[in-house]
Amino acid sequence: MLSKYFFILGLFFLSLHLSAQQQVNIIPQPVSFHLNNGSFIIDNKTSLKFNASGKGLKEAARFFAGYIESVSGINLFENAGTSKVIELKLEKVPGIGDEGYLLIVTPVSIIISANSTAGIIYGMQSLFQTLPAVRTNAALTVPCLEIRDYPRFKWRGMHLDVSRHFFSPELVKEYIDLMAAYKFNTFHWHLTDDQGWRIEIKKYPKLAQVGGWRVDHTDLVWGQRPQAVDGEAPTYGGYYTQQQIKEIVAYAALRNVTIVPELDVPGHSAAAIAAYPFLSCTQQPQLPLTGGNYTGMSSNLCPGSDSVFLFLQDVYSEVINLFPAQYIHIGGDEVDKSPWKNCTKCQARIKAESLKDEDELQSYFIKRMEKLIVGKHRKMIGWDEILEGGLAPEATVMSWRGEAGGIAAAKMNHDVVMTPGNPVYFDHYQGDPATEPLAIGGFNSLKRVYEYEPIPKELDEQQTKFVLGAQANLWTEYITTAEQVEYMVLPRMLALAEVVWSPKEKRNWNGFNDRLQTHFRAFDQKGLHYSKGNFKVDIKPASQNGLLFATLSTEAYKGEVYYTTDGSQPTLQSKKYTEPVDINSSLVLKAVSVVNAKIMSLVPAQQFFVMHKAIGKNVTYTNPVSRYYMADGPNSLTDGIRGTNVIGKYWHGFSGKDLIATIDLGEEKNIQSIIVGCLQNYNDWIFLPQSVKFETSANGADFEELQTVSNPLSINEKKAQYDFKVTFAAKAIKYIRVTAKNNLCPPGHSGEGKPGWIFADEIIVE
Ligand code: TNX
Repeated sequence: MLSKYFFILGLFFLSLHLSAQQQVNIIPQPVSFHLNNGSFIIDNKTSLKFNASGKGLKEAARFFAGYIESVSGINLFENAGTSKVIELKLEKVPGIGDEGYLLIVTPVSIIISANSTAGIIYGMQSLFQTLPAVRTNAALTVPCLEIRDYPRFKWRGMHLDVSRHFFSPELVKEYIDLMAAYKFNTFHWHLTDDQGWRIEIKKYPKLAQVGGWRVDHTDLVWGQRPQAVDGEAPTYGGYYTQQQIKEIVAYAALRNVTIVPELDVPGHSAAAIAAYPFLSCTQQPQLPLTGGNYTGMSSNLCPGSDSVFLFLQDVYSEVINLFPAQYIHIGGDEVDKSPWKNCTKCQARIKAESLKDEDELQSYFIKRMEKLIVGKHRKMIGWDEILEGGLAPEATVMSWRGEAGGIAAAKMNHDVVMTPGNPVYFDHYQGDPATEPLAIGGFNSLKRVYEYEPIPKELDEQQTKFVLGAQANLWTEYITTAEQVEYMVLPRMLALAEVVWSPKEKRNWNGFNDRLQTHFRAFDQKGLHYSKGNFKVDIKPASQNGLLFATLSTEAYKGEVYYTTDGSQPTLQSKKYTEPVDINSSLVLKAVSVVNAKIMSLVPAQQFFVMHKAIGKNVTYTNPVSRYYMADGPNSLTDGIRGTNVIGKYWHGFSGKDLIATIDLGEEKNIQSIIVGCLQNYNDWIFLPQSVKFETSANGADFEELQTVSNPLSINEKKAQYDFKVTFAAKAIKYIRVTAKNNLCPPGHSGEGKPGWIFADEIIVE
């Protein structure tokens, strides 16, 4: 009896101890971490000790004391000479590199030691995560622990586009604070683009004064904004003065954050051209762009013009003087080279320099930029387009269009930074687009970010050394407020922090989610906006030998899935998902995520299944399916799974050509209707076919037309799904051929006159 009592008491103390442990939930996960018994209490008897001759240590100590004071009111500097110490120690610590640290907490001391101030700062950041997030009168209790920690990658980046929308110096500092808290060390500051020039340049004041202001159309979404007209007042914008920039650079340096400035050239330069029209090929005056409407605007600099290079020499000199970073980003992305084709100066340059074409002209431009930057003892970095026409000799490549550019550059022994759109563009959706604030598109959920691996399989051991690290980019066409900036990066930047800092083998999705809960509480206390997660159930349908089933999963922390197959809205009384669902008739499957007996998905995920006579049958195509839109394989049109309103998922895409599909039913079957389901998504150049012709054949060679069905909907319809259908008196059929006629983009469309896409799924044969 007594022993049972002690056992229960033991459990009680064990759980007390565990709950103390749970308070330490460091992100990114340290290399090694041990929690010991006891704690150190930071109070009015605690002093701060450091070696004042250590480089930058005094500033770091002040930063540390400032933080402690902000959460407790305790001024460590007033407590000199007391018995309990916090010590910042610069000393030789083997095996932890430049940015690593040791943090040892005992009941009488807290010691952070490192080889450099950077490491000391990271030790502090880990310590801060054990403390309250906001001002408190409670005791500052730090559990006894030992941490030995250092980063996996040396480029741990976050990017912010301040051109598409201008953000105040305060927001920029807040962004840097968040970066520092999660041990990012590189802030890529995208300072110029077509829609705004955001940095004061003394020699060319109009860059900021004219290029920094545009007519305000923030009430309309990016792509729908009209261009400015003469006489309208440019009231939206702003720029950073050189004084503000210096302050921000120093603010970042104190947190071991280096700012890599980007002035995007030779494309994305419409704002500069608005200020100084001599920079473009046409030299025509223009007003700053208000959004995504480029009609009639110049956005390229003219690489045929010597005055353009003189201008760049001056501008970059000022920039390099302001930013001590080793790297200077020159952009280089998305240059529409067609204006260069019609420019006499550009053509003369091509001739004089014996260049093959406009790609080589871009490469010539970038190489001159590199000379300029290297001449000032810095390194040049640019987006992966700088590979086109030949890479500059020492360039570092930022791979954004997937990883291909990064892989190519690493194979050429060039350094690379991985920032692939999928999954580290944080302007993309992080949850179900149906319930998220409007974003530019895409889908990069927390889990996808967490599972990102910056070292591509294609690289061998030698080549992987060229991968400096990874970075997330925050483009701001659809992000107009500081709150929205917070929301888009939180919590995804915590996932990325763990990708770029923690050892690969320490990454653990469930453990990360456990630790994340503490950080959510801190965000709540600080009033930071953040996404609560992706609650969209992932429905993975599969078909095998004519049988259909579906697996369901949710990313939600401690989430379960409930579903229906009768078309009704899933509730807590619906079926709980435990094993793959057999689909044995045509139906719609709807599913929701449930956490703590609460339905979290505002809109259920749904998937249509159709049972019909062609399921699993072979389809051949006269024109090839686009390799980008293969859906789930060659027989996707007869797999019983219908395309949803999400592009790419289960749709077969055909670019520029007709969809001509022939189905071999294997034997004669009694058929009375055929349907081809198609999608229209105007903004993505996807149009319903002009018409669909239905034919049948007994031998697969001679076809007989049943009927041609025209598209009843307007080509200007923004979004639509339509079933082209033919019904007839039942007859025995072996081969079916459908021909869907492709459209050109209609007048007024951004691709006017160019071939559109056909998206089809499924061909239903009954
Ligand atoms: C592509 S990433 C761009 C940006 C856009 C972004 C939107 C890159 C080098 N160029 O100009 O803002 O997509 O996601």
